[in-house]
Amino acid sequence: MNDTPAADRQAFYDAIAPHNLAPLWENLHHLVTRAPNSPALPAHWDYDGVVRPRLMESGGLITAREAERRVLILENPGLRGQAAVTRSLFAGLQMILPGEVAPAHRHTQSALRFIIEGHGAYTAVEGERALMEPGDFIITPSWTWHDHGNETDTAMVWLDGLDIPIVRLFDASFAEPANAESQSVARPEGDSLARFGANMLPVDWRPERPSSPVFAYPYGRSREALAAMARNGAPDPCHGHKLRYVNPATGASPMPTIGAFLQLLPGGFATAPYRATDGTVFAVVEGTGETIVGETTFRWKPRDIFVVPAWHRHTHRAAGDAVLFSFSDRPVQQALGLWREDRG
Ligand code: 1HN
Repeated sequence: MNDTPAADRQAFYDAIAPHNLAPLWENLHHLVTRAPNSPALPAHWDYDGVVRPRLMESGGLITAREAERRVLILENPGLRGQAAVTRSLFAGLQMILPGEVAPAHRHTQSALRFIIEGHGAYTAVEGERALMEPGDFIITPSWTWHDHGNETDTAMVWLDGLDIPIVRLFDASFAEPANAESQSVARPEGDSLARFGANMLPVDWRPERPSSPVFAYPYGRSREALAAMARNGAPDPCHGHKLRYVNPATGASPMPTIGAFLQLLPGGFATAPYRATDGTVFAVVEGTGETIVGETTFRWKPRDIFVVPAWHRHTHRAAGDAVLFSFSDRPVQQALGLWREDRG
């Protein structure tokens, strides 16, 4: 039994603070929790009703060139001011208008693009252009040159997912602009998919990077795979029919820090309760439905985005057949031996 007055303890803390010392015992239980206790909150962005009109409005306020990247950050309401949708990941919606260029640069942060609307603007990665169509998944691995351009007559919008908070944690951010605004085209469109995306690899190829040599994963192929899975087998109780995007050379995630997934929920199907330690951002591609996260219910429709924070039990219910894209930090947690899930 120790009945040291609180004021004496505080006097001790105050005395040691100038020496850069602090008592662990005042913080221990906040540092080492019995279970994940994320400050991130579940959140839902209504694309057509709220986000799209504001994105279009931003198009009149600033050019893509001046902004460098015209992106509205999807700010988690539990993480205000941190440019974070979960504690480890950034999400934003980027728009590029007809005739605009988002100039070439590279950085150590890895990025994914998931195309929301528009047809045929390009993103160029290491000299290869990919034309963007809704549902396509495109990666910009760490330290690869990338620029975007819109030579079509309509706006192009995509979801950006980056590992900004992870790189910030490690204080490992480097970035540089390119000499030219747009990269010169070094390889024709579809070249990387032809070489690396046919369940074959160039015979003497050795990877230069830990990320996938395929930059663009077109929606049509992924959607067909899901349709065949749904025809040929029963859905997983927690996930429906779910595939993960891979680096075809290794079977690992396309980039080391971000995992990405596409799932088909059959019409009328409700998933069993599920939670995992990777907080996850979902983008609705097709269909309507609802997701219940704890006490919160999100009713979603195509192009909406929502986030389920780490270790939040949730269920999805699809009205008609629905397709959800999602991304998370799962490969990082798995590499570190931290990832856990809880089915049911
Ligand atoms: C970035 O470079 C892009 O290249 C998009 O399109 C979003 C968010 C934060 C920092 C850099 C891009 C970004 C970003």
